[in-house]
Amino acid sequence: MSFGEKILRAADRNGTRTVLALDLEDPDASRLLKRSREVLESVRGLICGVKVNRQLVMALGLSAVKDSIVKLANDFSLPTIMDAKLNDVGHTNGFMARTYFDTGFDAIIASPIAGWENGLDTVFEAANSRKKGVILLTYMSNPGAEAFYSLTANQPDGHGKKVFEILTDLAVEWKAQGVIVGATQPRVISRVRQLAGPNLPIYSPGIGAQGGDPKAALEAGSTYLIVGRSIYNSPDPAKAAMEYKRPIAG
Ligand code: 3DU
Repeated sequence: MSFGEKILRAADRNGTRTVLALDLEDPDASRLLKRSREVLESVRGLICGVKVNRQLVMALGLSAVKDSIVKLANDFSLPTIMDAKLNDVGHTNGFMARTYFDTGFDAIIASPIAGWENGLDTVFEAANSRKKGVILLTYMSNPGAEAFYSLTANQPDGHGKKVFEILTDLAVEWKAQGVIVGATQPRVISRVRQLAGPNLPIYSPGIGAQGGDPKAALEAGSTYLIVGRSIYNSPDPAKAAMEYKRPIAG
């Protein structure tokens, strides 16, 4: 089953569009692992995927992440996404993508700014040969993102296009399995949805802790919400994850 089918199946099964960003921090590795597992177990039926970032990989090491978090997510039939934000030359990107995929991750996040040739070509090769997914950063959720992602760039035909519009077109051309567009910019989500058509999944981080509104993001065209601190820092993560189910329940 492809990454796209896996996440859709989990979303339908659990009635939610929430991807948990499991970014807990703790200088004590065994406590970090225990707490991360507890959060994942408590929300397992309330999410449709798990996104891991450097907080876990750097603190625990890749093999511990594989044997604990990736395995646990697999046991719960939840796909895993490695938020590597790849943005290097081809051989380095390719090495990272193959390593993360062979660790068990179902998808990886990369930056299209690296370009195709000797940039992300190796990442897509690694993904396509393993039926894994590549999700491309198209508009970050932080306030500073606007300065670059909303810039207008002149095209060869003399027309101007915003950077995020160019990146959306690239995601379609390269057959990415999704794009990341911050939930803090519903108007950008609508524009990306308009350009990409109905089938390209839009993943929106920046919900809650960064100020993004889940309902506004979904109404603008987001497919999945990425939520971290508002769930794992809550005294009751399951209750918090339940709240993010509501926007799709109507
Ligand atoms: O703000 P939260 O705690 O809900 O975490 C959001 C996650 O999504 C976090 O892992 C961050 O690295 C990731 N992310 C963004 O927040 C914004 C982006 O534009 C891309 C990824």
